[in-house]
Amino acid sequence: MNSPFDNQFKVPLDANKLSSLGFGTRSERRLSDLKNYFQNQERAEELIGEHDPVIYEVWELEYDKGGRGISLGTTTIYPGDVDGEFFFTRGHFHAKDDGDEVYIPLSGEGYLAVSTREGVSDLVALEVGLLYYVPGHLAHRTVNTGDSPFSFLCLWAPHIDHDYKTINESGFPELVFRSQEGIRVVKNPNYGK
Ligand code: S6P
Ligand code: ZN
Repeated sequence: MNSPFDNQFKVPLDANKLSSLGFGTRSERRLSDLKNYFQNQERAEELIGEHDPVIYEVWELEYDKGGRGISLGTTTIYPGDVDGEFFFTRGHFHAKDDGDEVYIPLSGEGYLAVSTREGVSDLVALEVGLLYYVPGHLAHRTVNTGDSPFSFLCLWAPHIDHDYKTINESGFPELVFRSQEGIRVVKNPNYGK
């Protein structure tokens, strides 16, 4: 197996294979790590008490900040919801506006929610086979709207600082719920509060 420090390696575009290469770091987020992100806090507490589900897993190869290279990571969001609100990633801003990022869906079904700091937002369906360029000034969160794991690959410059505090405090302007028609997007009544 090649070492990432050779600065030359090839990996399959498959979340499971990427994360099992033997380098990079793996982490998982359970509902207890995200409980104040979901709309129905009471239901979130109940589910945490029952089995505290894993919401998503991340495998990352992050280069030193200020160094060379391109950081990359795969995320797999498991299918599920909290009182209808689909499982999602925490979401974050990149602290610097020049911190652009590339998203490449690998499998499953999901959406990318983006927002400016002023709360101008958009929701984009992510299609396997397409590449999505996310400008650095937009907060981004992904949502699994399907019944199977939703995986994607991200590429970003090492100098990016991830700002989680802003979204943790303000939330995202739009929320995505399960409905009979598929999905239902609602305005977040607590946004910015
Ligand atoms: C990193 C990139 C992704 C996320 C991952 C988890 O810039 O946007 O790799 O880190 O999808 O989401 P979050 O919001 O918990 O970092
Ligand atoms: Zn990011």
